[in-house]
Amino acid sequence: MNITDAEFVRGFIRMCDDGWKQGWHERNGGNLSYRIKPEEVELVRPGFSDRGEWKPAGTAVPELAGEFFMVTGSGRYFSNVARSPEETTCIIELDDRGENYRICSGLTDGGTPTSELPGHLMSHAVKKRVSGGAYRVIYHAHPANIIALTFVLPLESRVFTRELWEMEPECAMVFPAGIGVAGWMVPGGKEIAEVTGRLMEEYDVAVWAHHGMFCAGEDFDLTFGLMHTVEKAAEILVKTLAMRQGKRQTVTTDQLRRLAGELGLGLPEKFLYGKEENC
Ligand code: 2HA
Ligand code: ZN
Repeated sequence: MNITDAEFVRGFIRMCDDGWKQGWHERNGGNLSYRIKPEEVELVRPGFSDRGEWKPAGTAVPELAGEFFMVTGSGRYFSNVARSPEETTCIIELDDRGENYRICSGLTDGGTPTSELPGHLMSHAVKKRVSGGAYRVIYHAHPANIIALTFVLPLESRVFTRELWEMEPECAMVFPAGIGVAGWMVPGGKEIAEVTGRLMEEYDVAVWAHHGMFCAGEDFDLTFGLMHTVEKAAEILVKTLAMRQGKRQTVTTDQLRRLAGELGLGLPEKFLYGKEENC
C-alpha cells in the first residue's frame, strides 16, 4: 500500500489542509503530529525507505520509546501538504530510550521534523499517560483571534477559560477542563516544551501568549474541532470587545452552574468565580 493511501495519513493531510483553509498557517506557521497505532505502523512499514540516521529528538521521552509518529516538516508550509505530502511531512521512529529519532519515510527533499518536535513529544508523553493511551494528536496553529486576546486579557487560565466559556454553551462542553495559558517564550525550545507539557497534565488546550495555540486530542476530528471551537469563541469575544467597552450582558455564574449541572460537565470550581464586572 502507498503510504499516502493509509487512512491515518489521509486524515493527517486533510487536517493540515483544513487548518490552512482556516487561515491559521501563514507561511510555515504551525505543526501537527500523530502517534501512530501499532497496526497502522505495520500497514505502512513496507513503504519505509532505508532508514535515516539517528538524531537527537531534543528531549527524553522514555514513555514513547520505540513509537512511530507522523509529523510536519520544519519550515514546510501547511498550504503545500495536500499537494505534496511526501515532501512536507514525515514518519519518524523513536529509539529504545525515547531520546533519538530517525526518519522512516517522507521529507523526500531532505529536512527535519517540525522545530516544535520537543514540545510535541513531551505533550504526547503526558497525554499518553493521563489518557491511558487514548490521545494521539498534538496540533499547533496561529489563529488570529486567540492571539489578539493575549494582548488584552490577563494571561491567566481562569480568565481565558471563563471569558471563552461565556461565548457559547458549546465551549464548556468542548473544553470542560478549561484552557492553560503560558507567557511568551522562544518558539521551538526546551522551555516552551516543558511549560506546555506541564499544562497538558491538566488541559487539552494551551494558549501561547503572542504566538498561538497548542491542542491535544484522541483523533484528528476532535483535536481540530477543539482548536476551531476555542478560536470561534475568541472571535466572538474580539468582536464584542471591538464593538463596545466591555460586555453589556453575559452568561452568569449561575447559568454556567446550571449548564454544568444539567449536562454533567463537572466544571472546575476555580473557573466559576463571581465577577464584579465584565471584561
Ligand atoms: O512552524 O509555528 O512555533 C513554526 C511554528 C513554530
Ligand atoms: Zn508557532
